[in-house]
Amino acid sequence: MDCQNAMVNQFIKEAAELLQPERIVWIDGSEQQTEELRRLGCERGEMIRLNQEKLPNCYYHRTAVNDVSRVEDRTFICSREKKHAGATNNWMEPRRAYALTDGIMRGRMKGRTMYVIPFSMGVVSSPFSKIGIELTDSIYVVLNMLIMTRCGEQVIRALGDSNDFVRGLHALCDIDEQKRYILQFPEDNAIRSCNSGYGGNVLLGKKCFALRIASYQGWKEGWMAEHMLILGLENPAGDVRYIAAAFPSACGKTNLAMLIPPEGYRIKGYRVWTVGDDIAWIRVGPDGRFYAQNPEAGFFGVAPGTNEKSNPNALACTNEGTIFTNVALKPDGTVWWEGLDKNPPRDALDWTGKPWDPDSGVKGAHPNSRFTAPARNCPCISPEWENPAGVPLEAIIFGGRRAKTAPLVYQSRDWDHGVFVGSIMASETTAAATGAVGVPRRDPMSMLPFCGYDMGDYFQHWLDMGKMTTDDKLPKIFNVNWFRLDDKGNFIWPGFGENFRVLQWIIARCLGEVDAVETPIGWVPYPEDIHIEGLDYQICPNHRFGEEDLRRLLTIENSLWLDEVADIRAFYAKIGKTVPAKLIKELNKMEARLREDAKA
Ligand code: OXD
Ligand code: MN
Repeated sequence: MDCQNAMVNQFIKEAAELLQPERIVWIDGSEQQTEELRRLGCERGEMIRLNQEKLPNCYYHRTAVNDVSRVEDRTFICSREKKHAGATNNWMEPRRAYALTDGIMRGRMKGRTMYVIPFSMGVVSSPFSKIGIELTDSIYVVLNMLIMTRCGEQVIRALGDSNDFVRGLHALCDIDEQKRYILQFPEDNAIRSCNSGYGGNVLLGKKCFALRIASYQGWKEGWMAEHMLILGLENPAGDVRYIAAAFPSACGKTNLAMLIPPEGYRIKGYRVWTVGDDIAWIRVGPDGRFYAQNPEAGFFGVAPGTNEKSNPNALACTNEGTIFTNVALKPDGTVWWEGLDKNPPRDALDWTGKPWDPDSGVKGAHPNSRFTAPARNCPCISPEWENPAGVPLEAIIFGGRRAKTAPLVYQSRDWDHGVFVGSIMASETTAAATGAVGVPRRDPMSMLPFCGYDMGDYFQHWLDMGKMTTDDKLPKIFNVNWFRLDDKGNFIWPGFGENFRVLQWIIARCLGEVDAVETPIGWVPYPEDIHIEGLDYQICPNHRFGEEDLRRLLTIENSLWLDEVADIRAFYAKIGKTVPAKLIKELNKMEARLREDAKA
């Protein structure tokens, strides 16, 4: 490929001097080259070709057993000054970080090929988009990037002679955990990743660029990179309204992005369109509204638990052109994971490649096993998902997993209060995770592991974004909680497709169609405004969901919220002095309202 950009060529030259690959191959995005790489990946044992009749163009990959997830403790923000990384990020001084990884990576591509992947996050040439060049010695990475991003020649053409590109360098090395580093250099537009082959650590366009580097870029340039799904809700008149939503992991983000409305709504003509399932880049448009674009071109979804009932759309995405990682492999060249169906295969290999006995108690698929599927495969992909102008946002939703504290849904009082609501986002730990049940783990805007700069400055950026337009044009901000439990530990709300009923209330609020009840924490629905007709859900064997349960879901308990206030104060103190005074004021105001309310 003919690249005239001197900065790109210099980056490649320097990387080649360091890593000393035998050859350098440019990824052009052509089907012919992709096919050749698939063949080579299989020949080298990096990939396994799956049953092409049942799963056309699908492939299988196993990571090393010590390399199955993102590694937050080995992820660093390498800003020049520690204070710019802030208290919630690991920090490494950039010169030290370069020297350390120079040492680890030197000569590590000897005898190997270094692939040059020019990729665009966002539709090529859209005003939202940003370009990156990833250098890697992994065919698996190349094939994943070809699904997850727009890659190839058109990207180099779009870049022209600009220096505005992210320099991503990835080397597999020995997959040595002790030498594994995921380094972001926000001031240099650079990323380095070594000793891992797991998606979140090595598909540099995703978390490293589209969130950590891009959040920093957005701060400097006046836009936002958020860990959010984007969906469109269509009513029977064909009117589509867009929502972006942030949730910590294990809260059903991909399921919400691909939600199928309850039957009663479906037959009336309601539907949900998916724009993105993980990341939203948000800018103020020419009309002063907030517009969001999904910078990715595929879904890197968690496989276990995905099934015909929980998310048929996600399942359909994986029928073609998909890479499966760390799932169980069946002898007929198809795949299986826990929760796919109730028939675990008897003669499969588990995710480590060993013969698997489903009765052994050992899992066939790793709990973080994944599918990498093209977004265009999705039956409910929005016709607007590649609109270069993005989609206009009506609402922003924050959410978490709370057993008692948060109601099913509430609306913030205004933008600044909404930023406060995002900043106090939390999910409770389950017994399996930590041994302590019900401990809220704060994850502001679900960006804790993904913010490329100081969290307090990030909150201030959110407040500043609210001043970039008039109040009437700002998206309204909400908080949801699908996970409230009754005293016996049963989920009171059914979740999944039924969450549509809550989305409907949210849109009705945005359009000024329904009133709400003012509470110390924000606006809560009148129970009759959450439509539950046709909702058939057994909370437990002798208790069917009814109006009383809905009422219960919408209550808030002052004492729990006062405990919450104390916990938030401690969390803000951890972030430090950069927490905007406005947010502390919001916290104080909420506390005062709670105390007032308790007296009444
Ligand atoms: C993801 C994550 O993989 O947030 O999307 O961890
Ligand atoms: Mn994510």
